[in-house]
Amino acid sequence: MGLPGEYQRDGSLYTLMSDVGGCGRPNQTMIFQARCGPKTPVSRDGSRWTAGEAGRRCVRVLFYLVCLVGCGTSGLPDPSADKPAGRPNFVFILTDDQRFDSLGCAGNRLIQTPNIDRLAANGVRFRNHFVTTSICCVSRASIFSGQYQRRHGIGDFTTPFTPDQWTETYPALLRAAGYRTGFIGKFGVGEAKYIASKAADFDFWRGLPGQAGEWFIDPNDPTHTHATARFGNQALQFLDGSTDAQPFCLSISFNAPHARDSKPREFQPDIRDETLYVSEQIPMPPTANDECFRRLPEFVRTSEGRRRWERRFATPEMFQQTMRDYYRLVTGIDREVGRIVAKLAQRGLAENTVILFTSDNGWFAGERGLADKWLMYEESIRVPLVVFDPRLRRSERGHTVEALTLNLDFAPTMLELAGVSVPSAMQGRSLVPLLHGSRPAGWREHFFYEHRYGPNIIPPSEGIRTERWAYLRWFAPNPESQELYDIQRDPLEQHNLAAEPAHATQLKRLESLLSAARKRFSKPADFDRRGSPSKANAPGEEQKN
Ligand SMILES: [Ca+2]
Repeated sequence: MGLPGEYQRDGSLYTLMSDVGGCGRPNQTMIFQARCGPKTPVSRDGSRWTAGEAGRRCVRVLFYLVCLVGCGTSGLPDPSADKPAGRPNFVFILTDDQRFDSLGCAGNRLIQTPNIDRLAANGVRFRNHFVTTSICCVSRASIFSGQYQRRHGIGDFTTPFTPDQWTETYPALLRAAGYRTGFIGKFGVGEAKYIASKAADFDFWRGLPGQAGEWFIDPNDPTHTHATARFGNQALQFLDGSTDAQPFCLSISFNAPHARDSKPREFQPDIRDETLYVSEQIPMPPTANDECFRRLPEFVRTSEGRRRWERRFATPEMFQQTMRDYYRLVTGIDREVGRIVAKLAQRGLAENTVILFTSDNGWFAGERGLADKWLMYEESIRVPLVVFDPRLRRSERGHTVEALTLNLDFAPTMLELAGVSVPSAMQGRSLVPLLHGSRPAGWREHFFYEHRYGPNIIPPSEGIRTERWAYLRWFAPNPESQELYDIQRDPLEQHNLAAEPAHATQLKRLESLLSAARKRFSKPADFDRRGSPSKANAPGEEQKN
């Protein structure tokens, strides 16, 4: 599994080097990656500093600046313009199974995502954004409700929100506050009949059950329209029906780049993107090898992640085919992001519309001989997050946030921006201060992770992730065991320190945090899945851990 020297350190992981940005960072300290890869000089955020590279980056950044400031072709509003004082609109863009580093702005020099990169260059990118449970249904329920699984109680693909629970989700609260709401694409919570009933809970409904359609391109569709483009068309339709007389919140949930499992081509791209990346050799991850696979517990080596690896990554040729298609699907999403931005400008809505771009869970690209998600390893739980708020001052734009942020945080964020009270049952915290470049006192220094779906094929796990440590605990039906990784020194999580006496104190501290979190985030005694607030679980409780 040779590495062409392309993988570089990006915070806590190694990612592909970026072609985007960089010439404004000439004083960053050079560091060297420590393990599982070539000793290549990199900057703290993953950019390599050679004279040629720096020159190319400067040219690219100048090009972007000219586009953004001068010609205005990006469709993004001018930060020096007067800003509207009314409540902002929202376009919440959720992708499916998109890993954190599959964006140009996140340090990937191969993938083409110019529109999302522009949002990041003019907005805020969150480098340490995570999901609290890495699976579609649970994560989406957490995004809607701002709650952990053990509070919202949705742990599978059939359990719906109760009517009372729904009233305390961000779409319901914004609609009650006068927003025009829309939903497009994969809903992801509850079975088909329940999802169909959600049409009554939105002003514009194009939501779909399951994986949002059987195919990416329906073989019976003579237009060969890709699902991603179809959802984009629907977004434009929603925006054509919006005016500045009423604020709106559009949630668009692309099913890409999630596999169409069992289809002949599981990651089928838009036909317009078929020629992308054909000549690229996408580097295999440093841990995509038998040695790393053999270090996994036996119950992980025989789990669903390995079975799907056999369909996606079992040979170098399969890896290239899967990753090229995966990248094509992401580029297809980026095209729709560009169309949405352009439509906002055309409709005169760009100055007052906040765009949030993220994914419901991460994805193993063959790391450790695994595919897909679920497990509490970095590639599975870490996801992209870009927030573009056109009302930010120029000095607040283009920065990255290091703080730990979660899928629980979106609902409180949009509610605060809309001036709507955040229900006390929500367990996330508003990102608004971070958007403005300040980390509030008491911001979380760790978070709790849980995954319990499908225990017979996906090993259940829970744990604590701090800014430095990852503590993972496996439990029944598998033998209980623990893993401990020093993310700073071992970003690929290859050296389990749980049994080492030198780390016994750290292990004990994390065990204690896990025990406390397990109780704190559970449903209180008076909580019956109706979203009732409880004195035992006060607002903002999560930040205290
Ligand atoms: Ca997903």
